[in-house]
Amino acid sequence: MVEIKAEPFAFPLRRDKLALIVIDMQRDFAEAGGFGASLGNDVSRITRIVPDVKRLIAGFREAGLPVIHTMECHRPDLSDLPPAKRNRGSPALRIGDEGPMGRVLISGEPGTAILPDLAPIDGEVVIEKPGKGAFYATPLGDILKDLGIEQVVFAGVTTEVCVQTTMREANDRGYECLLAEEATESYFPEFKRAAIAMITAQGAIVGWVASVNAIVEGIAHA
Ligand code: C5J
Repeated sequence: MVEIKAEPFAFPLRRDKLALIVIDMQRDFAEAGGFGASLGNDVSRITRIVPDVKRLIAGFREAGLPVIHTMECHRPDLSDLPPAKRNRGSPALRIGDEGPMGRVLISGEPGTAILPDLAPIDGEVVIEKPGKGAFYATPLGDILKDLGIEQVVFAGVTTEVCVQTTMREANDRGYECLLAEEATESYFPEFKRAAIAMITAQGAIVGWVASVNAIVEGIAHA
C-alpha cells in the first residue's frame, strides 16, 4: 500500500477507492464583479491557487481517477434559496441579483461557471449545490457510492466554508478525507490556517492535509 506524506500522519492511499472533489472554483468567487468581491473580499487570493488546482486535477486525470467538480448555485426561480441565505448581511449584490457577470450564483449564468483554466472535461461529474456542503440536496452521495469511492481528496474554495463543510459531511458518511494544502484557499489566511488545524487535530478528527506534490506523486506510484 502506498502512503502519502500527510499531517497529522501518513494517509493510507487506496488508489481504486479514490476520487478528487474540486469545490466551487467559480468565477463568482474569484473574479472582480462576482459574489466574493461584492462581499468586500480580496479575490486575488483565490486566483493565485489556480495553477496548483490545475496540477492536482491533471494528476488525477493522468492516473485515470475520478474528478468531480462542485458549483455553489441556485435555480433561476430561487426556489432552493432560503430567505435566510439570500438576506444575510449587506453585500453589494445578493444571490439572484443581476451583476456584471449575470445573475449572481444562479445556475447557467456566466459568473457561476467554473474558471476556464479548471473547466470540467467530458465525462467528469459536476454537482450544482445550493448549500455550503456538497452532500446537502445533491446526488453526490449516490454518485460516490456508485463509483465505489471510499477516499476523497479535496481542493477548492473557501477552505473554512464550503471545503470544510463538505469534508465534515464526507467524514460523517465514512469517507477518508485528504485536503490538498496549496490547492485550497480562503479570503482570510488565518481562517485557512485555523480550518486546517481543526481538520487535522485530535488524530485527523475530520481528515488529513498534504501537499499537492505528495498527492500527485502518491497517485502516480500507487
Ligand atoms: C462561500 C464557498 N464562501 N464556496 N462559498 O460562500 O465557500
